[in-house]
Amino acid sequence: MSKVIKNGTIVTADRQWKADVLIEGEKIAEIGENLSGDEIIDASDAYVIPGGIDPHTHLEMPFMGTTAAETFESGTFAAAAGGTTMLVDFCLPGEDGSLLNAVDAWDAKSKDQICTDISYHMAITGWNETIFNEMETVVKERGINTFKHFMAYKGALMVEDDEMFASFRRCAELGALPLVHAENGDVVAALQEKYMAEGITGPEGHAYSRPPEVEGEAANRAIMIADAAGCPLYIVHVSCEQAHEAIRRARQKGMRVYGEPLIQHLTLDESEYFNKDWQYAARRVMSPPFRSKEHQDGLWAGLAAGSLQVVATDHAAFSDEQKRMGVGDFTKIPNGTGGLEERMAMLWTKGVETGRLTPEEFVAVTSTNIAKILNIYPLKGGINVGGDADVVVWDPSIHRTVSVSTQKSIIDYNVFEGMELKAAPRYTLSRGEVIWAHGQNSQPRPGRGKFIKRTPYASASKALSKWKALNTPRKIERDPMNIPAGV
Ligand code: DUC
Ligand code: ZN
Ligand code: ZN
Ligand code: ZN
Repeated sequence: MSKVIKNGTIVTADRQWKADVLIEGEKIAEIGENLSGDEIIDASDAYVIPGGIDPHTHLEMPFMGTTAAETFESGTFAAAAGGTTMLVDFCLPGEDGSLLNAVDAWDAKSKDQICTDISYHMAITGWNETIFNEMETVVKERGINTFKHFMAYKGALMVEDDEMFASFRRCAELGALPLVHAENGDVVAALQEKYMAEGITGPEGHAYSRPPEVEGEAANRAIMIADAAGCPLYIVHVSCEQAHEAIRRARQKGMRVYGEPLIQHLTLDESEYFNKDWQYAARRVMSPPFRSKEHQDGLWAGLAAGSLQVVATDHAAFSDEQKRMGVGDFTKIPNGTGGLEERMAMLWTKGVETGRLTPEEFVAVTSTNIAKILNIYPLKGGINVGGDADVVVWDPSIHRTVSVSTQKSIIDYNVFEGMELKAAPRYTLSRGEVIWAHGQNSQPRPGRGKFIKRTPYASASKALSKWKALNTPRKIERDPMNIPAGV
């Protein structure tokens, strides 16, 4: 059975044009005019775009004494309804510290549940010989070429600089890309103690204890450590100008440093933490916290200018009851907010509809750039003949208001509640299958999603060997007796 998406305007990261898309099985077979197929998918008055890729989620992740409540099933259903056909979840080692056991555990949780394709980033939360050895198997056999390092969450997930440096060097050897959560965990811990001692115990204390400086410092430090290790770097949830500035400077020097703002930081600001309703504010507690309008403007500018490359969600959703673990102590509020279902439409509404982004830039930052950075382009991330038919018929005439009563997420609230979204998927196709059709009560089959293996970065390691050579200290021959007078 072939399908043909007809009468739409294809938008890719670099152009728009009118053409039909023929799909055979799971793949895009042809792009052209007047194509025919067994089944017609109407894209009149709509755009035809690559399925969204969310590079940053935490589904069912044990964290801060509880477990993120969004499941792989509800999370990927929400993703599909929002036009996202692949997500990359963070795989976190358990008590035994084993990376390979963690991959097995994540596979067991996700396998029968996922409605869309997924991949993992592996978290490095400590450093020893077993981890060093397992990293190779993770890359070469398990198809995971990205490793995340937490510079915050002291006493739990945080790694020290020497551990991070060692892991970055290992990434360089393996052709893998290190990721960092950039916040200075020591300073955050000290500020948390200070504000709690001063009696600031509510969600506003969360924002006070994680100012932009702690993020900027950590971003700069991670960039310098990556430079010393000779590897590229990806900084997750860039929320402020201090971190953005560090990325801009590094890129100007020719370093491969990537920055990922979140849809939440682009659209919600710090005033949310000063809401009189504790529960309202606690729902919005995430790290880094929301920032001021000036920081938001900087992030939008970075997306247009190319100094920031992708938009993610960091979808880590906790119920109201879980958030209440932090009543009387903001440091115990589980950190995280949702956004999987709203990411694309929110970015369109606040970005494309306002003229801040072009439709091509929208496609780049929601899909294509991510696929390239993750090394899965052109299989994913484009409208490419031979690539997976992950395609969305994107309809700017469908407007809807975000409401907890209609969302696919199983969380009991939505941080975007009441906001109007000015676009939605008319159809979401994942590897050729329609998994979401607007207004038709679609229910994608759990377990139909696939784990997508990602191979190491050949090009990066080639550039690296040259860079390493440049960094090899020059040996200087000296005559020990030839000491100038007066030295
Ligand atoms: N930040 C969050 O808000 N939640 C999950 C992990 C993180 O770094
Ligand atoms: Zn993080
Ligand atoms: Zn995260
Ligand atoms: Zn409207």
